[in-house]
Amino acid sequence: MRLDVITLFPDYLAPLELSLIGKARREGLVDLHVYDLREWTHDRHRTVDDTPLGGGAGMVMKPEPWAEAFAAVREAGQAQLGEQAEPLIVFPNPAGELFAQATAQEWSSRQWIIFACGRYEGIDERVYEHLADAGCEVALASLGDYVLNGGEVAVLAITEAVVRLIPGVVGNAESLVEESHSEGLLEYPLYTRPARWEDPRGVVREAPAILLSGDHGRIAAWRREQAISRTRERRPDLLEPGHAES
Ligand code: 6GU
Repeated sequence: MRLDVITLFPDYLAPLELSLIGKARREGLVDLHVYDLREWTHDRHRTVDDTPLGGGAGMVMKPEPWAEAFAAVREAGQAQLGEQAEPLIVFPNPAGELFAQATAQEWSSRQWIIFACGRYEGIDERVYEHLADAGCEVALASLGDYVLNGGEVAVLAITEAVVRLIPGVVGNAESLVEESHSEGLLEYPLYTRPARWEDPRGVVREAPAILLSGDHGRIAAWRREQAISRTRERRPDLLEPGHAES
């Protein structure tokens, strides 16, 4: 998978070198390129923003550097992947559609994603119109109902969620099957040895006896009940009929 990130803060993406993603990169499963949007400015101050037309607080990202950046990155990607390759362009944006496990699953089979990190109040609307008119596939993705200063943290989160689903990245593929959100439920509670543990306050805490029974059918049924009751308590919204996974 080829991943391009266009940002004003390339250093913010340094964690992608580490851990799981770094391993996927070293093994050639992920090819990551990070670009500074200011490469596509032409004035002495490398200006990427201006005041909002119509007035209002804050600054708006100018359209020209973005249009040039997309053209250049698209060309670089097509030089590598072939002229017929087209990216999915993702704008992290609190006003976008909620990024969920189903989104991560879908995007994990993509050949090429370009992340465009906005800062300030947002990007000039005509950038989106231009990309849509040019036939590009565009997605606005939100991490949840709160506001961050820019898209960089969202790119870290989205990239980790997507890349770990690429076959071969997570060593044990089975560990992806039963985790939280894989079936629209939260994960059941986990226990390990010692089965009988005396906590620091002297309270003896036993793991549920059923987990020591060796009866895999009953264990699976117990875990499913636990997953459902935990979801009902913590995230009743996931159980509503309208919800994507239920
Ligand atoms: Cl994707 N971007 C920003 N700036 N804030 C957010 C977000 C994204 N998701 C939740 N809050």
